[in-house]
Amino acid sequence: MVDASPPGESAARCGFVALIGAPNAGKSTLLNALVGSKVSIVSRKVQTTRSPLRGIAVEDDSQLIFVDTPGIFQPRRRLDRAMVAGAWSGARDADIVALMIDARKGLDDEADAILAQLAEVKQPKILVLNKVDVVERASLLALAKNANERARFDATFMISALTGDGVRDVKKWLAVHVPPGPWLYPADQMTDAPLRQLAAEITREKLFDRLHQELPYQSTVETESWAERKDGSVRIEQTIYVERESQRKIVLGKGGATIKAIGAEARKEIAAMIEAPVHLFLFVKVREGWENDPDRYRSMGLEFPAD
Ligand SMILES: Nc1nc2c(ncn2[C@@H]2O[C@H](COP(=O)(O)OP(=O)(O)OP(=O)(O)O)[C@@H](O)[C@H]2O)c(=O)[nH]1
Ligand SMILES: [Mg+2]
Repeated sequence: MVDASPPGESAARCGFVALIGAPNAGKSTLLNALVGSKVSIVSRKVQTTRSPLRGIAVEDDSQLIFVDTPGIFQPRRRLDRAMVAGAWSGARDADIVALMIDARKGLDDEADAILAQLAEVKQPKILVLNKVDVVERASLLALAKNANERARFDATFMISALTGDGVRDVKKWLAVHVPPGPWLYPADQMTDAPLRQLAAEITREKLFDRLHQELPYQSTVETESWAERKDGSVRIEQTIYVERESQRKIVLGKGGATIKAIGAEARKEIAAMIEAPVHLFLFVKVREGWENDPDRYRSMGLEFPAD
């Protein structure tokens, strides 16, 4: 819970801040650190975040609405194109754009390509060098200098989204730079995503944790039903969609052991999120060619690319 109430109209500020960057830069980890609660899933795998998701935080008189975007990379497949387009549209709609760079990787081709495109983004921009917990200070300064020569940033931060080091400074800066205006969400709201979607994302995270090598990242999870019962518990049914029968077998595991473990982990986290006991039922289905099905993109909050 955030201990805050909206300030009087004259003092209030409110704005959208898009977090953009290459896959795995740590955008979702930062979003969670800024919000103070896990609203976006994180994994070692690249391309974890699929569609822009909002996390909401309050700092002094400002409400900051962070938009976690999918990583930006050279898109090939249709889902990739939809994800990258989603990331840039998140940036265009924001009041402030925060570019996150994995300081361990530095200015590689991916970061370079984003910097080039960022020059066309008109809004105020900040540079966030992440993962300082695993990099030498000297290389950080050189990286900050190089990046600032390619795009005009209004401020540069060096942080560790993982340990929380420097995160407060980012929040403080944003709080005074978002435009004046009334808050758009209640003071204690942390995300705009519906619980059904958050619950599906939690299961997807557990799936990735366990099978990150075996499964292609296209596998997806949908919450099919959500029923509150008289005793206060919630019965949730979810389907894990994979592309091939062989993948279905992997998700099930020997004697159903893998899906059971995924279900147990997801159930625990969903129950903690909604603060109620959860009965979670997981199904695994093969859905061939969903990459070409516009409905699936809509259900993920993405536009379906035309070609
Ligand atoms: N050492 C270290 N690791 C971090 C830090 N921030 C994030 N990570 C790790 O980097 C990995 C990727 O983090 P995510 O937050 O999922 O990255 P992302 O930018 O949202 O990735 P996509 O959604 O795939 O674009 C995870 O294993 C995180 O634990 C940090 O400050 N230090
Ligand atoms: Mg992410």
